[in-house]
Amino acid sequence: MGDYRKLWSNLNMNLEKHDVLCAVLPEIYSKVYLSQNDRPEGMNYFNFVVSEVHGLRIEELDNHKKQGGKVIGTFCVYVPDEVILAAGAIGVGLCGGSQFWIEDGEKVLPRNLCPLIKAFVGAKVSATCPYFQSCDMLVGETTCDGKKKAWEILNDYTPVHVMELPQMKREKNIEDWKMEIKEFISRIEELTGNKITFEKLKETVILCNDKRKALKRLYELRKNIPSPISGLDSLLISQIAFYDDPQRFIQKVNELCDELDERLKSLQPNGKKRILITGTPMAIPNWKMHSIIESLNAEIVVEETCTGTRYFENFVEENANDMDELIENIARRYMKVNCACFTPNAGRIEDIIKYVKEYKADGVIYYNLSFCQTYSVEYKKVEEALNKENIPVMFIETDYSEEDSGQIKTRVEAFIEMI
Ligand code: BJ8
Repeated sequence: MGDYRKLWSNLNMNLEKHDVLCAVLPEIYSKVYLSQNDRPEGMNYFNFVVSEVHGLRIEELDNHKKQGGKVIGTFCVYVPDEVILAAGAIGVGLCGGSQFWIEDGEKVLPRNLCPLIKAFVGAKVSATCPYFQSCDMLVGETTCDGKKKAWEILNDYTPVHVMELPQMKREKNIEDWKMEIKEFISRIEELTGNKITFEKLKETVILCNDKRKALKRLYELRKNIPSPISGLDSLLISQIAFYDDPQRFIQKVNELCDELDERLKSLQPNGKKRILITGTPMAIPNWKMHSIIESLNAEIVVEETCTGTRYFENFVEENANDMDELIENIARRYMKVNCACFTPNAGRIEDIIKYVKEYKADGVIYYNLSFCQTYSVEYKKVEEALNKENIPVMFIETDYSEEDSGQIKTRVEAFIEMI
């Protein structure tokens, strides 16, 4: 990585502490990722992006800001990127997936809270994440209680705009969400000084749909037996989707898919068990479950998570006659995401069963971040439905630490042998 110390110091980062973070990441990455056999050539781009995660992309954000552009941080796949991009701003996903930030998060938050929240708050309070430091505004949303209250703390550091996400999916809730998107548009226009026109919004609707299509193409390829790409590599691509330049990302994913198309011609069955992962998101660099599962005789072929199908399934209807209709189309697409913070949330169960069939999964691993209540409570309904379909399922609740890795490995090993 180049020398970015001046850039980081201009972002008011805690350089000493950040050095510690920079020292651990390459080691983990090489152990988890570079040790995989026979990776597609197209993964070189994504390796490069990771190696420059706090470098080149931050420089791009910096150049954008120097030209008067704004950077907006988000934490949830319900926040419409289309709006941010239409105002000429750059959106970056800020969910934290590193154990490194937990200690600082726990200085201002209770310990018995979801690690994802502790990590992103820790990243901000410790001033060790250059993405956070680059943001002119953060966008929160009313999903789970922990996140909802965390915005109040983050607002002391960077202005937070909170979108009120309904928790049910009736027509009146969709209408409410549409109003929230309209308010969001006004707030973004005010921040950027740029008017979001119908033409601009239509352009970014198409751009975001193209990004979804590229990811969908990648996931379609994983339906093959065997999959031409590991679950680990696919997860990395999904994680990078949250902060890379969208145009470049689309191009690189499509190039990789062209290579995978070729690969399919020479792939031989590998006898590995095919696993569907469902549950809470895996923010970068949380590769814990994938690396454990794929170190065994198994491959992860699909993730029904927000760092998986929930991020790219369903397109925004591009045909609209005016701004109001286009916003309505955006609202309807986002309200199709099936997060456990909704009640009821039967759509998620239908999705899981559909994906098990489509991806020919042998079993389901339900991944729950510790203290995430909505997902852990929802497990009962998911388990019942999968039992009815004779689909094997196991529940794993864990955080970002490595302490329970051995124990999880033993449990997963037994599960894989059984299915
Ligand atoms: S749409 S999953 S990105 S809220 S932070 S709910 S893990 S306790 S992240 Fe999420 Fe949006 Fe839903 Fe997806 Fe649980 Fe943790 Fe809350 Fe979480």
